Amino acid sequence: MKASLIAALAFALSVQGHCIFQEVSVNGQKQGSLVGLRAPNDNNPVYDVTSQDIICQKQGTISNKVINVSPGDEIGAYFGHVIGGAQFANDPDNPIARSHKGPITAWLAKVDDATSASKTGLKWFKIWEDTFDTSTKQWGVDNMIANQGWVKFDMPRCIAPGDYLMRVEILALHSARLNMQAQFYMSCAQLRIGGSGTFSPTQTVSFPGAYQQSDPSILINIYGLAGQPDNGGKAYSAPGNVPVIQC
Ligand SMILES: [Cu+2]
Repeated sequence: MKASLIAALAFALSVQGHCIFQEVSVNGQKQGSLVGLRAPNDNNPVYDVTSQDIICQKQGTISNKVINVSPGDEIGAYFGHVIGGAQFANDPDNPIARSHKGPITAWLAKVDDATSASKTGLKWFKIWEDTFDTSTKQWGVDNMIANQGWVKFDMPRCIAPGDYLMRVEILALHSARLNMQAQFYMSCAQLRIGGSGTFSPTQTVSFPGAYQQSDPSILINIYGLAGQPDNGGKAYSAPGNVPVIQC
């Protein structure tokens, strides 16, 4: 291959403004890169909502650690352009390309042992979301970029003690008007939750299964008449068809 072509291909790869969920914090305490996470090795999104990869992304690293959490703790999920964050100095696509508008959601599923549990067959419930604010026209992704890649929310106080996988997902909708072009970015964190909560979810979903490609939250043109990513001023609900738990 000609050197010029190799250089062109390398550039084409590097300009992709994708991201990876790669670190967790608890009450502001960073747990370390990839610690307590099942994360992919590259920053390419999942496009196929029926794929096993829609659960915790493509298999990459699997940590042998769990992250201890108490109900009420502030959880942080850090997304960066590549592992470590910026790909190079002043990387404009870190933590993610600004074009990648969309909602961010956080999910839990109970497991026996968070380090060894299979990701399949789990019952997921939604604990948090940041979708789209019709008054400010800001998406969840806009808030995440403003917070240097950190997505912050509180672990609901009612969560029962035990091990869980926590799935935090960015859904980037900039090309979602085309079939199978919505981009899903997620990893799964391995949590051990303490305390004495008693919550047992009544509404759960499966991954895959929770999302349909034809879902109007997934196959969607988010650009209004002026070409702005403002969803035409309309409200937006994240896919999955379950409300955030209230407790
Ligand atoms: Cu992307």
